[in-house]
Amino acid sequence: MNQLNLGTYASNTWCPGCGDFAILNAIKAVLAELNSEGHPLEKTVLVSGIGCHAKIVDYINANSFYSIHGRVPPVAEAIKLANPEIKVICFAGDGDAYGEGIEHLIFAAKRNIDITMIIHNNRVYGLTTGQYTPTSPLGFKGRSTPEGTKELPINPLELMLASGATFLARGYTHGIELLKRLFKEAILHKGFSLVDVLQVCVTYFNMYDYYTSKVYELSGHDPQNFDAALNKIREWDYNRDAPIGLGVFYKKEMSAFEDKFLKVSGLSPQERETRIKKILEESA
Ligand SMILES: Cc1ncc(C[n+]2csc(CCOP(=O)(O)OP(=O)(O)O)c2C)c(N)n1
Ligand code: SF4
Ligand SMILES: [Mg+2]
Repeated sequence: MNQLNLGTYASNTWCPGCGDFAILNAIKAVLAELNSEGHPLEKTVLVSGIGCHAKIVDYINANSFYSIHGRVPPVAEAIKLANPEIKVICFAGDGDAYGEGIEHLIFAAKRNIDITMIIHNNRVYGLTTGQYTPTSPLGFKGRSTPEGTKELPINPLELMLASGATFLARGYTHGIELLKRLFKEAILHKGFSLVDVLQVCVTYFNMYDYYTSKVYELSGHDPQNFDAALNKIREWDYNRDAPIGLGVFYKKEMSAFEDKFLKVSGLSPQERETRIKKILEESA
């Protein structure tokens, strides 16, 4: 039995029924499991953005860094580069990661740095009381769009695939066993991993009934096939009424950004040049 005490004394201020509870319970279970399997909690750092999701780090007794809106990836990347032995697990909102900080997310994926992004995608700005985000569907009525949005949402998994992410998955807060599996696989993946979690905001965008009627778990899908991943990712575009796949869409083994730095340090200029050429060839 695991003796870790991951709980804290912070009072929880999430709304009753919020999907964030499922993410909290799933990640606590995964951290305990990883700790007992040789990935000690002391060598893990949690990073969060700003929003309802971000409070998750207040509710877990582990090393953490509460960053600012949209800036989770650069903070996480700095931690990883400073000490590559550390597992860096990030929590960000859809407004945070796909809106305010989208450029950081794209570049973190592009360089394939070994961090895990868990996106609490409730498709609304929760903490600021219900404005639309890049993944809100067309016509979404919120505080800033009382007559409905006039623009289509982005498909974040498609964007991440195009940017170079090497692990992409989707979970749902009404399925904690799958969430645990996806979180663990993403954390153990060497390289940039992202799990887009359909996290229901019961107060500003309650999609429980809709999602429950649409989700299914991927089976027979080959996550190592880029074209198959793209097709599966496009099956649902965060707007159209279509089946919503859950599971691992894409997974590719590739050298991670931080390893390239480690391998070139301490070499002579000649050795460094040879090494850099080899890295560029490997990355092509
Ligand atoms: C740079 C910056 N812009 C705007 C804000 C105001 N702000 C705080 S939380 C938030 C919305 C968060 O939405 P999301 O990232 O989707 O997280 P959620 O609350 O839904 O979990 C905004 C706009 C801020 N804190 N910093
Ligand atoms: S506003 Fe929405 S996302 Fe925020 S705690 Fe309440 S239910 Fe959760
Ligand atoms: Mg949100």
